[in-house]
Amino acid sequence: YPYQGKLGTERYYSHAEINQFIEDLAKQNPTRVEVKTVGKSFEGRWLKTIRITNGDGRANKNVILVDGGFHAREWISPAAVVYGINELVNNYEAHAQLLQDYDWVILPVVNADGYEYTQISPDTRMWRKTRQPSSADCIGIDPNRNFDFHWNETGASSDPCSQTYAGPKAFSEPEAIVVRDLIHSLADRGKMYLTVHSYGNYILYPWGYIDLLPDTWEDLDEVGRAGGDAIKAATGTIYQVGCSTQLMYPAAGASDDYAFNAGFPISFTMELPAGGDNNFDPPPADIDRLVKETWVGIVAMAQKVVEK
Ligand code: ING
Ligand code: ZN
Repeated sequence: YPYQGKLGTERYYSHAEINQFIEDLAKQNPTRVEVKTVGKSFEGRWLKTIRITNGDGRANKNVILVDGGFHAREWISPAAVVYGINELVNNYEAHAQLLQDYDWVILPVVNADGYEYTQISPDTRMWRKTRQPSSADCIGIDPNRNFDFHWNETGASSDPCSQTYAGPKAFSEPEAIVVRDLIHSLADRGKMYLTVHSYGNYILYPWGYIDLLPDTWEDLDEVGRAGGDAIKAATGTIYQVGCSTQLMYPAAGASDDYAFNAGFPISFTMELPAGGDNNFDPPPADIDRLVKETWVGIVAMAQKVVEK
């Protein structure tokens, strides 16, 4: 498929197409959009963020940081994030309130190598991890177990062949380092961190490393429920909102705990709905519905944050 200068919702896109798309948005909207190359994947792909503002030129606004594509096979994640980018840039009048005092910084595909690998053939479609060799026999580290906050303490594996291998050390993965550096560079202004995964219909908040609620869990719960309620009202889809350890499973070294600990007062892992035969594969005909529904939730959460 040749890239047409815009991205719709009729199919899934490659990492290169998504990079091209955000570069084009920056060229077309120089006062409101800035693309920055923030690092390189293990195999040498450029990781780029898009910063979206309302163009009023005010510096040092609050920030909402969003990423997608941590796990290679979770294709609906980059699709949803790209949809949100398009909304914030091309439908910005409708989102004036969300851009008034907030800039959005978005990294659409964290694990670019893995994402590309899943697109090569049906045999590689279910890849999850990065593509850095992890032992003589196995490849890949789970980027969402690679962060240096209670790293590898629970819900992660020291076996290089495991799907949840935490890595030989924390931040062994250049892709995780990129997210770490984004988090730290924005933490003083960061009001919400949102990392988009699939699947399971969850809006998860810390802690993931221990079965314990943060002191401010009520704020997290209130914002998360705003997202879940908005989605339910829009489409009927039910999301469960709660602490990751309690709703899913304990997992240390994930990015949401890291961002929360680094200073983002609101931090979520959003698990989008399953689809297709293997749950990670919503058919192209479902993309449009799913990404629009997801955006309703993200907008509601952002609105709640902005109002607070
Ligand atoms: N799920 C997340 C994972 O990395 C998660 C769930 C996130 C658990 C954060 C705990 C903390 O396993 C998927 N689908 O990747
Ligand atoms: Zn995931």
